[in-house]
Amino acid sequence: MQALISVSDKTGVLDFARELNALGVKLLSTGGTAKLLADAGLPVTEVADHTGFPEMLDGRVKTLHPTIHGGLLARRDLPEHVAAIQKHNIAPIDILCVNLYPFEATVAKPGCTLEDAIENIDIGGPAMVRSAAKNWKDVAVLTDASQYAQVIAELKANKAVSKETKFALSVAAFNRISNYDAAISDYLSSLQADGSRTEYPAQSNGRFVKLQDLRYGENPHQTAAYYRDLHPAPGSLVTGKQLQGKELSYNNIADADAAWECVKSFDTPACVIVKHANPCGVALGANAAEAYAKALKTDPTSAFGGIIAFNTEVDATTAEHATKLFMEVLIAPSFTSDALAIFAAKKNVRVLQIALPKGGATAWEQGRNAQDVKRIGSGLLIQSADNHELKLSDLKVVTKTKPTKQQLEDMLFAWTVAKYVKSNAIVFCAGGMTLGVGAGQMSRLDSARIAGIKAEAAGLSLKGSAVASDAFFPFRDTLDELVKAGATSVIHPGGSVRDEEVIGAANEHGIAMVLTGVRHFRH
Ligand code: 93A
Repeated sequence: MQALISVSDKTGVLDFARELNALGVKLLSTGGTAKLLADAGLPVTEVADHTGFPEMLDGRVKTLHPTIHGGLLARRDLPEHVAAIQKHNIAPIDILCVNLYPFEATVAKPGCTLEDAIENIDIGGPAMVRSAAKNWKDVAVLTDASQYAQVIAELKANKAVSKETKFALSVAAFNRISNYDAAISDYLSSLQADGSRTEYPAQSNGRFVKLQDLRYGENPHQTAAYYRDLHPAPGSLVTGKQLQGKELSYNNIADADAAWECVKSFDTPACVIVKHANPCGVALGANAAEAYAKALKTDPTSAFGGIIAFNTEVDATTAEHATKLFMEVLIAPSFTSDALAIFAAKKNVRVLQIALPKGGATAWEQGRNAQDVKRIGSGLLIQSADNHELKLSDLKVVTKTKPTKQQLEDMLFAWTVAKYVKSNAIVFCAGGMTLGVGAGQMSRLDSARIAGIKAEAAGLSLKGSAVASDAFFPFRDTLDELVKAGATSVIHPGGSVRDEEVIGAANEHGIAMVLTGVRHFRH
C-alpha cells in the first residue's frame, strides 16, 4: 500500500504518518511535508524522486504529473487500467492525505495583497483531491486532520478502509474543494485587476456570508442565523454597526430592515417606527426630534417595543425623548456624542449606525437590492425588488376636484409609506405624518376601518386627510369609508373594472383622486 501526504497544515500529520509507516504503508510526500517526516526519522520518498521530475516554478508544479494522477485515478477493477499503469511504471496510490494552501486564512489577514492571495491558490492539491475523490472506491482521500484517526483505526482492524468510509471521505473532499473554490471566487469577484476593491462589483456571484448565529428564530423553538450578500448594497441594514445593546434577535433584524428601508426613502429628516414588520408611525420634521414626536403620535400604543429609524443625525433631545419609550432598536446614520451618552445609560437599547447610501444611477447604488426572494415549501420565488419610485408626472388626476399642492404632498407622502405597509394597506396622512395605518388585512375595507379606529384611539382627526391605498379599490365601499372618516384626497393605482364607479363616488363626495398606475402589494 502506498500513501501520498502533502499538507500545508501539518497538525497531526507526523503521528498519522508514523501509524501508516508502522502498518507497512509506503510514504510519498512533497517538499516541506517530506522534510518534516524525514526529520522525524520516517522513511519517505519525495514526489520529485518518485516522478523523476523536479518541483519547479517555485513549487507551482510539484505533483501535477501523470505518475501521481495515474496512481490515483487507475481503477483497480479494470485490467486495462492496471495494465496501463504497469506499462508506464506507475505505482497505485491508495491513500491521499492533502490539505490545501491556506487561501481563506491568507485573504482574511488585513492588508493581504492580490499577489499573496494568488500565490495561495492551490492547484496541485485540489487536482489530486479530485482524482482521489473520483476514484473513491480504490483511494481513501483525507482532507482534514479530524479524519486521520478513523482511517488508522480501520487499517489496524481490517487492513483496509471500508467502502462507506471511503465514500464519506470522497464527499467530504468534494465539499472541501467546492468551499475552497467558492472562497477564491468570492475574493476575486470583489476586486479589480489592480487589486483594489470594487465598490460597485460588476459581478455578484450570488453568495451569502454568515454574519452571526442568532439565539433563535421568529420563535424560540426555531434556530436561525443572519447572512449578508457577498456584495451588500451600500447603506443596507447589513452594512450597519451595532454601537450598543443586547444582541439583535431575528425579529429585531426583520423589523429594523423594514424601518430602515422605509426611512431611507425620504429626502428630508424623517422618523419611522415599525412594529411587527409594519410602520405604526411615520413622519417628516424639521429635525429628528420633531419627526420622532410626530411619528409617535400616530400610534403610541403600538410603538411600545418597536423599532425606531431616522434618516438624519440623532441628537440629545431626540435620544432623551426616544429613551422614555420602551423600544427594541434605534437606527440612525449618525449620533451626536451627547445622544450616545444618553443611550449608554440605557444598556439594553440596541443602537445601530448605518451610513446612508451615497446614491447613484442603479438601485444597488441607491442602497436597494435588485432582487427580492421569498422561500416557499421546497422552492423559491425570486422577483426584481419593488424599487419603483413615483414621479409627479406619472400621476393622473381623475376627479373634477383637483388636489391642492398640500394635498398632493400629503398623498405622495402617504403613497411612500403605503409601499412599506403590508397589504391590504390603507394610510391616512396629513402635514407630513401618518394619522392612521391599516395593515395586513384580507379585506381593503377592513384596513380602512382599522386605520380609522386607530386614528381615533390616538386622538387624531382625519378631517381633510390624504389617503393612500397600495392597490385599487375593487368596489366603492372602501372609498365611502375613507371619506366618511374625513379624507379629502385619495391616491391609488387605479385599474379596477369598477374604476368608473369609484371615480364617480369620489366626484359625488367632491374629493380629489389621483391614480399612480403602479401597485405596491407587499405580502
Ligand atoms: O503549487 S501547487 O498548486 N502545485 C502542486 O503541484 C502541488 N502539489 C501539492 N501546490 C501543490 N501542493 C500543495 O502543497 C498541497 O495541497 C499542500 O497544501 C502543499 C504542501 O506542500 P509542502 O509539502 O511542500 O509543504
